[in-house]
Parts: sequence; C-alpha cells; structure tokens
Amino acid sequence: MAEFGLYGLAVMGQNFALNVAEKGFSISVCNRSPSKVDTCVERAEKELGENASNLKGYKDPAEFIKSLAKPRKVMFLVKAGAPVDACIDLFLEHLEEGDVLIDGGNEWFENSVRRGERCSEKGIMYLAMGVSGGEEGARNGPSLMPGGPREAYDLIKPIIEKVAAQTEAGPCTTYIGGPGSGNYVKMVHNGIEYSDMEGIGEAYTILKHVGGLDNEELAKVFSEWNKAELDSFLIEITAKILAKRDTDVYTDGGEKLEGNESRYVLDMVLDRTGSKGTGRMTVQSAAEHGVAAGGMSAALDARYIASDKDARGIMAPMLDGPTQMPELDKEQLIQDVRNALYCTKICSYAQGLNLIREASRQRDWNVDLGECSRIWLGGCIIRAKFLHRIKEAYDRDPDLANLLIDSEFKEEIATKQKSWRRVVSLCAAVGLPAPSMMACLSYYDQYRRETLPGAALVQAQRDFFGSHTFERKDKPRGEMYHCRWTDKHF
Ligand code: NBP
Repeated sequence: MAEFGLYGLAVMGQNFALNVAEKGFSISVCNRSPSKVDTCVERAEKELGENASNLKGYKDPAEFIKSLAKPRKVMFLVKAGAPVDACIDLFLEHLEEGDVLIDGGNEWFENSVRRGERCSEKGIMYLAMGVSGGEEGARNGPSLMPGGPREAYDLIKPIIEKVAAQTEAGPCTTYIGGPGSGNYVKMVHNGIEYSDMEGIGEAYTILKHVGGLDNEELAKVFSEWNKAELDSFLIEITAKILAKRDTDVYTDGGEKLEGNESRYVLDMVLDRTGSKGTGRMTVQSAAEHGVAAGGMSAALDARYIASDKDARGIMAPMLDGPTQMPELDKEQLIQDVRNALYCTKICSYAQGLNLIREASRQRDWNVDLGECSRIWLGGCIIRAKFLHRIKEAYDRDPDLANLLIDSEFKEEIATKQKSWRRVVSLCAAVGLPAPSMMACLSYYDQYRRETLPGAALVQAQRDFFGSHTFERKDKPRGEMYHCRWTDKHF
C-alpha cells in the first residue's frame, strides 16, 4: 500500500511525484490521459535508481485509490478551476471518512474554502497547498504552503517536510493556517514575485540606457549584487540571462534555431510580457482588504503595458518627452540603482506581508509572518537571503506593524534612501519608466508623513459632492462633521 497518491502528471505533478519517491516514500500516480502515467513511470526508472520502485503508475482512478494506505492522502496537481472540481467529483465517491485530499495548484483561496466545506460533509479533510518553485522546485524541493485542517496537515507533515526544499532554517514548509490560507500565502508570494521582477527589470533598464552598460558589464554587476544584500534566485538568474549568447533556442515544438554566438539572447527577446493571473489576484485582493500594494500593482500595470506592444508602437512616436541621457559617474549610478532596488524590495515585501496579515486577521488564520518568510528561503522563486532578516524582524516583534519600522530595515533605508531618491528623480528627468521604484518610494514617503494635507483635501471634496462627512483635528476621532460648503449645500 502506498503512503501517498498523486493525480495530475503534467509538469508539476510528474516532478513532485518523482521527488516524493526519491525521498523514500511509496507513491501511486495517476492522470486523466494515461500516456502521462507511462512517461512518469519511465522517468522514475531513469532518474530514481533504487527508489524507482517507490513509484507505481495507475490508469484507473479506482485502482489508484485502492492502492493507497488508509487514511489515504491524495494530492492533485491539475489546472486550477473546473478541473479541480472534476477531480473532487472523481475521488469523493472512492474516499472514506478520515482521508485527506490535497490540492497543490494555484487556486483562488475562496474556491478552496468552498471545496473544503464540501469535502468535510463527507468527513474528508481538504488541504489546499501552495507549491512554489516551478518545475525545478517540484523535482528537487519546493516551498510548500499548506492550509486547511490541522489534523490533515499532521498526517502529511512527515512526507512534505522531506519533500520540501531544505535550508539551514529548516524545511521550507509549515502549517500556514485554516482553509484557504495556503493558497492565499502562495498568491501573495507570486504578487511579490511580480514586484521583485519588475524592480530588477527597472534596474536593468536604467543601467543599460543611462549607464550605457553592455551585457557583459551588466552580468558582472548582477553577479556582484548577488553576493550581498540582494542575494536571491531572481538576481542570480538575471546575471545568467544577461550573459547568455543567442544559442540553444528552440521552437515550441522542440526544433533548434540556428544559433548566433555574436549576440545575446536577451537582446532578441520581444518586450511583450505575459502573466497568468496570480499577480492580478493579489492586487485585487489587496484592494478588497484595503491594504496598499503599490509595488505589486505597479508591476502588474507594467506587465499590461508591456503586453500592449502594438499600442506602444502607435503611441510612442506621438508622445513627447526627454530623449537625451545625461553623462553620469558610472560607479555611482550602479551603487544608486543597487540601493534603490533594495529599498524597493523592502517596500514590496512589507506590502505583501501586511496583506497576508490583514487577510489572516479577517479570517482568523493566525498566519505567522516570520514563518512565511522562513519557508520562502528556499525552493521558491522569491528565495532571497534577506528573508532571514525578515524572519528575525518578526522574531523581534511578532506584532510588527510594518517591516519599514523594524529597527534594522529602518536603518538600512535611512542610509540608502538618498540613492533611491536620486534614481527616481533621474528616471523622471530623463523620461525612463520606473513604476515600482517610484510607487514604493511614494509608499515610504506616505508612511513617513504623519500629516497628509492632500488626504484632508480629498475628504473635504468627498464631503462637498457627496456629504460623506469628515473628522476634525480639534475634535475627538470618530466624531463626524459636515460643512455647508456653499449656499446650495444643506
Ligand atoms: P497544468 O496547469 O498545465 O494542468 C495540466 C494537468 O491538469 C494535466 O494533468 C491535465 O490532464 C489535468 N487536467 C485538466 Br487540464 N483538466 C482536467 C480534468 N477535467 N480532470 C482531470 N485532470 C485534468 O499543469 P501544471 O503546469 O503541472 O500545473 C499544475 C498546477 O500547479 C496548476 O494549478 C498550476 O497553476 C500550479 N503551478 C504550476 C507551476 C508551473 O511552473 N507550471 C508552478 C507552481 C504552481 P491531461 O494530461 O489529461 O490533460
């Protein structure tokens, strides 16, 4: 009898299944299209050596379920949305009270809450577990974010703690909280990923256009940055991308393009960015929770404008603006951009973590933000050394209102902000877009000001046209006033 079952053997499922088997657990696998079962078993034979026998393929879902030890633990990694409901329909009739169903997809958290309720009517425990790290993470150790009944988590804990990425701070998994919390934390992880990537894209643009750095120089700069405070997976791969010559490129069908060693592949990549929806969901959710997420929403907008390449082609020649780039001290510019990127990064994480905290508060998930930061240290796309420091910040003060006021991060921004302001001013002056750096600086400056005169004016405008009332500085908070602004008001 197998200890674990996995249904859905596309990119993520196959790799996750091989990972489970490699860590010494017996696993049964199954997929809607039977050919993927054969592929997975073949891969196990090729890649797992003596552990290959841990993995067994089944083409019939009923046989698949029968092969599992009770209480059964069945995970599916299928396309989010209707396919997940289809899987639940398929499995509920075969499962018994006390069994555990686990959805590892990028699902909207409220769907998981609904599915959890449906499963619990039959005594089946439902976990929704965010899996980060893409194909490579799934195969060698992802970051795993499970949410749902604690009892179900305890049943799979020994397996997922081995399968997850391992760091000095422990396996990259923890119990996140109640139903939906795992999806939510994974979703915000992806929102942060959007802003991290956008910030790096902005740094690259500035160094290329203003600094005039060529790809080799840029690759060196990013490699250098990867040795200190910016040390992260995304900076590491950026250095590699920058240095990669235009070879080893294939069509979607696997046909190799003729290589060209004299140029870089990045210079041939069209500036049209795609997105799959988790960034949009994060920004939507931030708006619904009333949490500022300017870094992430700037990154999302940047993707939309990037994907609107045709419109840019039409509008660019019509819109006026500066075109000359100034002569600047290259080394100073590199240092300034580095600092600006780091400050932007701190703000993006502050926004993402505050969003998780607010969602957690509203749903009593009790998510530990320090633990969230810890389990993102490995396996996932936003893995970064500075997450250790975020973890320490929440260890120092679990009720920390905002990362920006943690003693260490506060001090760092204080020393680096001159650079950040120089970079943002420079971009505004030369007409280079830097939406996330600019949005994050505004976020910082808004929290830096106890008094926001513009906010008072907006509230007065609301009262003028909509009688929305206002509080007064000279009266207790919560007491509302209305002005008869003109003789037409009453
Ligand atoms: P896909 O998201 O491309 O889904 C393909 C799988 O879903 C196949 O196994 C397919 O079966 C199955 N499926 C579909 Br489509 N409709 C089904 C149905 N009605 N009933 C049963 N099975 C159905 O796979 P993926 O890229 O491996 O991703 C899996 C999950 O993990 C997704 O939620 C994704 O968002 C998430 N995720 C992906 C990544 C990544 O890097 N790809 C990273 C992190 C998370 P078939 O073989 O019969 O068509």
